[in-house]
Amino acid sequence: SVSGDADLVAGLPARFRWGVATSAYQIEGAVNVDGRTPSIWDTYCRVPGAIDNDDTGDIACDHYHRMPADVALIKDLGLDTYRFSVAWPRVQPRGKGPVNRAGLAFYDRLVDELLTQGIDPWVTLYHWDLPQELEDAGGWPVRDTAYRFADYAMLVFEALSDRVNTWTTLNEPWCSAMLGYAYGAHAPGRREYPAALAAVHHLLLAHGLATSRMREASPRKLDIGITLNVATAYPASDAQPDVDAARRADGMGRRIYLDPLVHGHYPADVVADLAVESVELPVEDGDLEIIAAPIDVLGVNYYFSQKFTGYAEDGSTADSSGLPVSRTLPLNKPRTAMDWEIVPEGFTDLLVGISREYPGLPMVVTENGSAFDDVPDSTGFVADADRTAYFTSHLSAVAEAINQGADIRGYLAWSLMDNFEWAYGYAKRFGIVRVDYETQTRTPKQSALYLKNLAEQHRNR
Ligand code: GBH
Repeated sequence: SVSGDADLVAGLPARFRWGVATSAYQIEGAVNVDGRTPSIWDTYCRVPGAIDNDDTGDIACDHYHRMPADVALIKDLGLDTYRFSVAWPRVQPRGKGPVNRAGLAFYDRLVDELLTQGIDPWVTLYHWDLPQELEDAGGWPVRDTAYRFADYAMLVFEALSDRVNTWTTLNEPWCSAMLGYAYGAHAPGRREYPAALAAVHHLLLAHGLATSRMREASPRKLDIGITLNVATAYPASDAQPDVDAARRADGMGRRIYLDPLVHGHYPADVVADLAVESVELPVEDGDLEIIAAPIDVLGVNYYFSQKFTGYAEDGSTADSSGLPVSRTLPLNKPRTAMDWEIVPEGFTDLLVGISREYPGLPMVVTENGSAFDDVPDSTGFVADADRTAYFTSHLSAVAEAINQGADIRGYLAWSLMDNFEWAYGYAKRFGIVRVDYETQTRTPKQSALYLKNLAEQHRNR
């Protein structure tokens, strides 16, 4: 409603970014073009059954060849920020060694196009597409990969930092480490639990190394940070096993990243939990100082929250190997097409919690959005009332967090357009713009027009 929108934008600070996000492998296609080599996702997509419908990112949204039109789309939506990621195997095909000028040139053109259209470019250096050659050398569980990342970061930084002010080192290291190396749900599809924890530490080290090198190399003040996928872990009850299960989920999902980044140490309870499993993070002298290099902005990606119990269905609190039980229970909320529950209050609790536990850390919502089963009309238009309602409730949750004292400087919707949704392929659509994959036609959905209008109301309030 009009008054609802007015109330919403009134609850946001005067200076507030409005934007959209994407990532390289999910939209670019052109995987063999201009010297790009395979990443772990090109390889993983060839594993039969790994991806729904055996989809791949070979073509995706063909953004590599349609970039100027896609930038024009962002401009038409009146959004001021575009967060995109750089594909490491385009810029440095072997994961080490010299820069590939032809690959880097794409991002050079993209940044120039954005600036021409008055859109602020926000670069994410790593959104999951590790060069395959580095995975063949061991991937993120190997310490050397952190140093390789910092070198790669500097190649991009040297090329773009004259025009790009805002930098994210990593997108969602939890996903890279746990989905990639523990659960085998993302590339490279490994299920090696201690190795996954080494990946956690080496990703954080990679972030810290890159952050301090970029800072040292920059003659002017830039905003540098990291983006985490975080959520609120609610205990199912006040009973100790439930409280403990929620604490452990929060420890492994949120505090294992934020504590070293902000406070320079891993959380003691997480370290103790890992010791029970005879697992240790491979911390070397000086690592934690590197990881705690000051950041200017924390990127928060939020989709949903969960409730945790420490009781198995039969009531026991330990599994067959004697480890504490942890499982999720439904919050009994409506769900998106991903089967994720819609929990906007979990967003408020998350943002307020971070602002209290880690004071002085400005945040930007670098991703928030939802997949629904879109039904286009004959013109390709989608009247996505469900996705629009998701945006309303989650933006209201952000405004409420700000009201409760959280320092939140912007909101980037996931995603500019429908794209390759990782293990779900093209079956799941998160875009505010519909993509017809037969014709590559883009059609803004109702939710895009809604965000356009909201950003405009905010500008004019
Ligand atoms: C983001 O990941 C990605 O950055 C983006 O590329 C992606 O397209 C978008 O979200 C939509 O998925 O059930 O154990 O996996 C979000 C990944 C998904 C991580 C939900 C946490 C819940 C725990 N998040 N997941 S699990």
